[in-house]
Amino acid sequence: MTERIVLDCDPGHDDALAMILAAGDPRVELLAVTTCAGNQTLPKVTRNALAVCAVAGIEVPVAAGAVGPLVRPQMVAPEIHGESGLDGPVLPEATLELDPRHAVDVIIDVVMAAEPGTVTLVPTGPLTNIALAMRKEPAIVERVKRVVLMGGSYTRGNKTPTAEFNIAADPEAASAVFSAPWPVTMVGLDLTHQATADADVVARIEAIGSPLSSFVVDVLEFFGSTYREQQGFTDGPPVHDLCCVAWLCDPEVFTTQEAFVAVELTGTWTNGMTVTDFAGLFGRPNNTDVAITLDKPRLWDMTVDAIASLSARTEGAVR
Ligand code: PIR
Ligand code: CA
Repeated sequence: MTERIVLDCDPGHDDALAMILAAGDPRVELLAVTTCAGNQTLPKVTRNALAVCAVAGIEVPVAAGAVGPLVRPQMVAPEIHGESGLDGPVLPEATLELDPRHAVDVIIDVVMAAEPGTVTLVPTGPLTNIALAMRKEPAIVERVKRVVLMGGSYTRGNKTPTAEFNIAADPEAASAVFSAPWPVTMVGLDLTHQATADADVVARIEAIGSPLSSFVVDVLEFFGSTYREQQGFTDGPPVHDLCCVAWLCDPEVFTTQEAFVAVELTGTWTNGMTVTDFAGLFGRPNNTDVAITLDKPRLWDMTVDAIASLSARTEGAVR
């Protein structure tokens, strides 16, 4: 059985890898790509999504969504992703036309048109579009199979000491998503910092020798350089968003543990923190499966395979 997914993203180097795995792995069916302001402004991340579709031969609806968070001022991450949001590779011209619908409507249309319990939402940016879709069509909450989101953490932050960027960027939206009665998997920094694209991985991708593989190498090299300079990483960069799609391809790629997760909205220093209660100390029912330990070889094997398979598929078109 293939997992049918909508990828809601803000590409973004690691979002680009998530798109590529979603399109290239036979265990996942990518139904649509929607974009949300996050790593960069909405026009920039939408342009980047279309560029990734062009280089990877992805042909699904791509729709632009929220221009900014529900409540707070906008936050972008040029120090990590560059001015374009996807600095490093040469970005090809779009080959697809943007879907005329708003991302929120694409999410609703896909979920409501499918059999109940068959569509998984995979948000890899701020949760603005998902929260807006819930409010516009509340029936999606019981129809969606699961929400597998990159965001949060239980040990640390990257935007602040306690908050991860995607949650910090729109904590009110994140709070709505965690508190809704649908199954949520939180793929946070504790997991994704294990998912580094080290030199051996980059070499395996380079060896594929296609236009797509050199694009991915350029993506990982730029991301690696900012992670070395800005975040003090000594090996490769952590390819956060890829991990969500990888788990839908193969649930053995990481372990999970249930917890009650709440998003801090009124902290003095802790806004956007995903307070994670594994031990039931709040006495609240668990609402989240929290990603814990990564099988790193499994992650990179499937990612290399997906790039190779998309490269073979697009060969005719590119050469
Ligand atoms: C990564 C991101 C934002 C800021 C930093 N410092 C690093 C983006 C990634 O695309 C990922 O989805 C998430 N936000 C990790 O925090
Ligand atoms: Ca992202």
